[in-house]
Amino acid sequence: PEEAESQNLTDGFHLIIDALKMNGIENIYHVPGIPVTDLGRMMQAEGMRVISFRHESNAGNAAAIAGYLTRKPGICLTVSAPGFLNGLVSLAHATTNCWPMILISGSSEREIVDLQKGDYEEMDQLAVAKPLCKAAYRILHAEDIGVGVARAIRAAVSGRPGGVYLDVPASLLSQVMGAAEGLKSLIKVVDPAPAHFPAPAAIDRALSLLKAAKKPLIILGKGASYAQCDDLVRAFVEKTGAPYIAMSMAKGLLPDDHEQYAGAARSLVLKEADCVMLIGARLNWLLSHGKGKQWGEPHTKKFIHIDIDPKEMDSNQPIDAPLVGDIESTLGTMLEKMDDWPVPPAEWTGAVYTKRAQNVERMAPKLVNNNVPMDYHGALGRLKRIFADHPDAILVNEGANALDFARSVIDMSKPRKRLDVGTWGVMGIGMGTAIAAAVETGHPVVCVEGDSAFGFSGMEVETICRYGLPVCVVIFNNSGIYRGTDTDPTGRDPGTTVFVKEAQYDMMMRAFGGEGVTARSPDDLERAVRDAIASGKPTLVNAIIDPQAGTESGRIGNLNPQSVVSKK
Ligand code: OXT
Ligand code: ADP
Ligand code: MG
Repeated sequence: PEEAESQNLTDGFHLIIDALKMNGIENIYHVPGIPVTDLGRMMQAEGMRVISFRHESNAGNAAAIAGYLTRKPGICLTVSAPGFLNGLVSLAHATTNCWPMILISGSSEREIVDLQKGDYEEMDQLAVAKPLCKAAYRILHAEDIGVGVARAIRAAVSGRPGGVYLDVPASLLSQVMGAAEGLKSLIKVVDPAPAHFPAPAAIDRALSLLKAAKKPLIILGKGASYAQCDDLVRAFVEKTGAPYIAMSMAKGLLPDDHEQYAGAARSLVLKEADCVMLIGARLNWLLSHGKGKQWGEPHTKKFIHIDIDPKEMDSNQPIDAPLVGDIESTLGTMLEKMDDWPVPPAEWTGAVYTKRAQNVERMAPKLVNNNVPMDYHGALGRLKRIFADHPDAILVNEGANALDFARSVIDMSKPRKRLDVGTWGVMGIGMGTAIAAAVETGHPVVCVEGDSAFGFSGMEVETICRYGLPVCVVIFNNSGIYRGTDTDPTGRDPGTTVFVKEAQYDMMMRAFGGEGVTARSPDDLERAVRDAIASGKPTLVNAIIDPQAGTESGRIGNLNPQSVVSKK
């Protein structure tokens, strides 16, 4: 009789699992421990893919990028206070990047936390999470799990996507209720990210501005690649005939060899354009806030801006034609009204494409050397070829020089294949991002990592080996942050930005059963990476780069404050 009774019962553990599965969530990025160890085990037993990490920051970065890749919230599951705090950085990162993610953390009992009686890992996690995410909820009763999960999903993916915190006290998990009643309490979220059309007048306003432009420019951002309406974006861009540039993670949304791509004439188009249309890109620091020397004469440009968030308009520059809506609905409506669309003046497009050709020609010879020690261009020239041969491979990229050079050298030919440091320029996204990219897509992943950047998440090479993921980590090892040349002026310690010279990172991968290779020349590097992609085996290529080759902070050295009293 006891068994029969238990068959008619469910509990908090199972209701959470059922609620997630009912909403199409299959993958969990996790670090086990009290009080969620059994939850992770049960998720696995119920057929979910549970990827168990070594640090919550990396599990969280995996969940964040899973959200970007799939438009479903990526789920990170952690223990209380310290595990929660470790996961919080990536929750804030997801929110900053407008990616849907849910951080589910176990927590201590309210009665003890609220009176600060000193529980195991006591912390008022909900209060701490609130300012760092889009929404935060706590579930106290098993019968509310359906509502709690539904609200978390909707908050994460609707409107401007973002991170959501879901607080799960330990006692919730073991609460029991009738199985039938439990099932009825769950919610399958209908239309979680509803379409949002701008008003017809807003569309007409934008179209007449764009049509009148003599020097139109389109800027595609990662909101446009997130929207997953790739054909529509392409049709729109082609219909306008305007040159376009792609922000870092929007590279490949249209293939980088597209005839309208002006990425290699970036300075020229930003300076000269008379009408700039932003599609899923914010006019933030990455675009110099739409002003300054880079943008040419002040007040000479019209701005058209598509964004799902009305508050984004006028954030830095007056937006002449705001289009508040989702990109798919907005571009679809615009295209219907663009039958007789004029070709932009040849004077403009001609100047842009001439500049592009000059810049490409200037870079080309740098990409074909076989120098030892390697420089960034010699090494990246080989990776460029490899990506051309493997258009489905995903590039994960972090570092300073390793990031900036890879962005301009390696062409992407398909959408959402370039995953990087995002809006905050976060070092440490690498291994979590690579793991989720492999898990969510099944495609080969090649990471181009500065040696400093790698250090922030390097322990997860064990995770990569344990799950046998097709990830090849290439470390651009210049023995330091930006360069490997700093010294301590007092002569006491190593300089603050240098590491152990030519550290043998390849041995880390071998420690866990993967392949580890040292590459000293571009030839070595090319061979090792091609082998790794062909074998699908976890591989780490320690690419030794000239410690002198990089520059301070890569392309953003201008952001460093300068001391007037002490000279470098
Ligand atoms: O038109 P012009 O003439 O201007 O030329 C442009 C293009 O037209 C041209 N171009 C081309 N030419 C020819 N052919 C082709 N195909 C082509 N394509 C383009 O090239 C130029 C440049 O083009 P680009 O790149 O498009 O344009 P630009 O001007 O660079 O764009 C501006 C930006 C701002 C959009 C762009 O630069 C950008 O996206 N930047 C992102 C920068 C970023 O986020 N950096 C990461 C952070 S740096 C720093 O904070 C670091 N930290 C501190 C730290 C961080 N971040 N996080 C945490 C948790 N803790 C600490 C640390 C520790 S970096 C770092 C580690 C660094 O050391 P590593 O060892 O990891 O790395 P190494 O440096 O390698 O040692
Ligand atoms: P990038 O760094 O590539 O310039 P940002 O992260 O700054 O891109 O901007 C992305 C923008 O896209 C955000 O302002 C976000 O609100 C918006 N966005 C995300 N998804 C959509 C969508 N489906 N439709 C419209 N706007 C979107
Ligand atoms: Mg370095």
